[in-house]
Amino acid sequence: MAQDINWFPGHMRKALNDTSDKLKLVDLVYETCDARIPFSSRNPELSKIIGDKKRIVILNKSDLADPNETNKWVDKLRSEGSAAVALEAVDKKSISKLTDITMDLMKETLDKAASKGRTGRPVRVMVVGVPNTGKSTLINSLAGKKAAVTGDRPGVTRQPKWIPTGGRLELMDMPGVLWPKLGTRKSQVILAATGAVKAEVTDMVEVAYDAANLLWDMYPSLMEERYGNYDDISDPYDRFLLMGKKKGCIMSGGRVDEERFARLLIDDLKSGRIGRITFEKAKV
Ligand SMILES: Nc1nc2c(ncn2[C@@H]2O[C@H](COP(=O)(O)OP(=O)(O)OP(=O)(O)O)[C@@H](O)[C@H]2O)c(=O)[nH]1
Ligand SMILES: [Mg+2]
Repeated sequence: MAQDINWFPGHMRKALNDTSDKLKLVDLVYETCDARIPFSSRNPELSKIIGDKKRIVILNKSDLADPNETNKWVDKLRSEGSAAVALEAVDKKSISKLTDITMDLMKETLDKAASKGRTGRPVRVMVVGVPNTGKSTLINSLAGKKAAVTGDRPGVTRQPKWIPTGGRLELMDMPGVLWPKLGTRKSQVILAATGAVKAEVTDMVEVAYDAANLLWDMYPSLMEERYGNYDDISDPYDRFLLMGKKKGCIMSGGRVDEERFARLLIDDLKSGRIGRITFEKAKV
């Protein structure tokens, strides 16, 4: 990318401050990340704020991620001492794993409260993470109703909001937050390609081009199946243009419509049409 992506609007700074203020109100934190980018979608500023508070790292959108890599990531996080679980926030069945881990982590606290006569005490959870990783979707699945606003773009939740589930959990939906410097160029590209960064602040063509090149290296068969075979093309930019042509993204005059193809590729990533992919491998 020619220029660094810098998307840190005022509401994100405020949300970080809110996280710090409201942390004392909760028993534990769910930190969602995107299972396709388990390293780059974890916000170091948030981690600092959460500190030693009990936390469960949730690798969400695991339906879109490479299952072998997801398993490795969960193992790695657990071996480092973090409670971690892979989920599809949209799928109620996968959610029960999270409730089990939550109750396990809370057992001692709840037993202590019960011994003092406080039974049925609610477990208060703050749900944090980078934008568009499925925090509000997860809350709705846990609550069994559409109580939080969701959307397929980043920056949907703007204010902290308490949502009771009707069961043992009370959840606080938080706005997704990034941080001022989004790490390496690869981190920036994959955060943008997976939808954590608003499309308007990125160069979509550069993001799609870089993401496509990463995927050709990591998942050549999936890419070939979706976009065609380019074994005889040595230049990645020529390959990108030919992919666009094959997908019918042509302007009048016959030139490839790079922007249209970039949008198509990013949309393919969002819907999983390329297949299950993980941009970052767990180093175990
Ligand atoms: N494929 C897939 N999509 C998901 C999953 N969870 C959430 N989504 C989609 O991801 C998009 C973002 O979901 P939200 O719940 O609004 O994300 P959020 O983390 O609350 O986003 P912000 O409020 O903007 O920070 C929506 O289009 C959801 O349908 C999942 O497990 N799998
Ligand atoms: Mg939200």
